[in-house]
Amino acid sequence: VLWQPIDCYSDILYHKAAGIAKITINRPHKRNAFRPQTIAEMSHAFEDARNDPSIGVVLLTGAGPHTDGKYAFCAGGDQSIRGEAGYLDAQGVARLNVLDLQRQIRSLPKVVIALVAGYAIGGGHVLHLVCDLTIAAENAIFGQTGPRVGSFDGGFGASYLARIVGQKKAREIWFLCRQYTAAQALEMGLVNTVVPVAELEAEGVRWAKEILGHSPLAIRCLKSAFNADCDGQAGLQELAGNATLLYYLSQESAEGKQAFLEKRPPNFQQFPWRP
Ligand code: 2NE
Repeated sequence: VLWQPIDCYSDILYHKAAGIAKITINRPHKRNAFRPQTIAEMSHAFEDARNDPSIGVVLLTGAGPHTDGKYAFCAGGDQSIRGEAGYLDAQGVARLNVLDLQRQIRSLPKVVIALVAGYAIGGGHVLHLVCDLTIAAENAIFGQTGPRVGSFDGGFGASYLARIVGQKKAREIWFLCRQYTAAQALEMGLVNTVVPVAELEAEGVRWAKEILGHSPLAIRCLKSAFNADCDGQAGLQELAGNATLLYYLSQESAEGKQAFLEKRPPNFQQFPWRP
């Protein structure tokens, strides 16, 4: 695909091509660890992808390899700017805005695919976790470090991880802070497939194109249905929001609005009470 660069960011790259948006975390000297600015830029790009009706799939990846030859998807929060109450932005305000980004990715009504080469560690691991699908390169390495570096993610990072790999494995991942290979990640259902690193983006584009050939509304409703199972009232709100969207698209719903605007009683008798 021929990627078109979109906007000018400092910490990320943002491209679009043929129904696909690509967000690349671009701090390879830090193994793509994020600071509040990185998250704000990612959030901005995701919002753009959401609002662009030509986009159906977003690829999330990390720039690399770095000059030392190593790859990273994301190594989590940038520990060098960690303050007392979170990660410090340019104004010195401590933030954990990655948590907002996690929810944004989950509730994005489009498919988000993580393309992981090298390290997906700590908060970076949780980022791939909340994506709908993960394609890993053979050199991908997964793990949580929180209890070793004085942090933890007890939200999606714990409970959603346990939904994916099971309670025992999730507790092992967090309590022992080990690193896992792409093959091990595939074995535990943490990723969808593993490909050679040179094939990673092309495979992501192949998966995206396959998805783009399918019904946008069906995919949208399925994503919110999968979320509803885990996300409580917020998940139900998403699913129900899609029901409202579909209802608005019906003649039956339009009749209610039209009757109000024409100051007449609505004629709902023309519509069946379906079995
Ligand atoms: C990722 C890993 C295992 C890579 O190891 P290696 O040996 O390949 O690279 P190295 O030398 O450690 O890192 C290369 C450069 O990147 C920086 C390093 O400091 C180093 O910089 P220089 O010495 O060359 O100047 N770097 C890497 N990760 C960084 C980070 N997260 N923050 C700042 N600088 C980083 C290895 O680097 C590693 O273990 N990194 C730390 C992973 C980690 O603990 N992340 C934070 C978890 S907590 C979190 O993300 C979080 C949360 O738990 C809850 C809410 C929000 C965030």
